[in-house]
Amino acid sequence: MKIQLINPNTTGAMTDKMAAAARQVVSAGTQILAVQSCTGPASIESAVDEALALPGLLAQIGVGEASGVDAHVIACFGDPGLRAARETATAPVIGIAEAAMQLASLVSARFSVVTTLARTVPTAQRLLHDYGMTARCVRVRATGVAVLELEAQAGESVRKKIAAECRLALAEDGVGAIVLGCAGMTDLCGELTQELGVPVIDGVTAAVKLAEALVALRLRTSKRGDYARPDIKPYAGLMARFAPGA
Ligand code: 2AL
Repeated sequence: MKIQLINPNTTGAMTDKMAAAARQVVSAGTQILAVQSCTGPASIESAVDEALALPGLLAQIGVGEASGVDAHVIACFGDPGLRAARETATAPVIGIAEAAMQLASLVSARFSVVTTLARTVPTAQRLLHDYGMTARCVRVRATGVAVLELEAQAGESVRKKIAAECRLALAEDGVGAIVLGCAGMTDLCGELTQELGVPVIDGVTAAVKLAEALVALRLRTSKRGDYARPDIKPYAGLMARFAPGA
């Protein structure tokens, strides 16, 4: 099967890092096609970043659908454009935040999220609410680490900040698991799991394994109800090429 792993920011080093992590966990015979947006912000940390990342993301969903991929993963912890991607796609579309939260809730009654900048905390909280996960998450903790500090391999001081925040979550929040709140943390999951002795869930690997499960079960995105295709109409200006039916 072919899984399209989409980094919705435009940072190639982060795409490579996610692709390496995904390839370590998928079954033999699963191909990871890792791409990033061709247009948009270098990292997604604000509502403006998110809004302007969506055309590039939706363009990649369109490319993947046209080439017949079996599933798409949106690899940014804000799950940007997830509902729009599901309206567009017939293949399943998995967001890394939803995947990580769902898997965490299967191995621990409650978890905390350890994320990047404080300004991304409300986004994670909104997603927890939307996914019905608020009661399972004790706290969303910011580390003050910017996404671009996680672009390639994180330096020692960044790793220490993230590990320290995870240890605080275990000491103060009473949780049994940690969810990593950025796709760029994917390469830290193994060492944090060893160091902390609890399940540490990275959304990139969680999402690709869920995508494999959906494909194996032949479950595709429903085209009835909330994810029905958008109605055909013209879009003006820069967005004209994104118009449904264009
Ligand atoms: C992210 C992420 O995973 N990728 C990105 O650009 N921003 N998440 C975050 N919490 O800032």
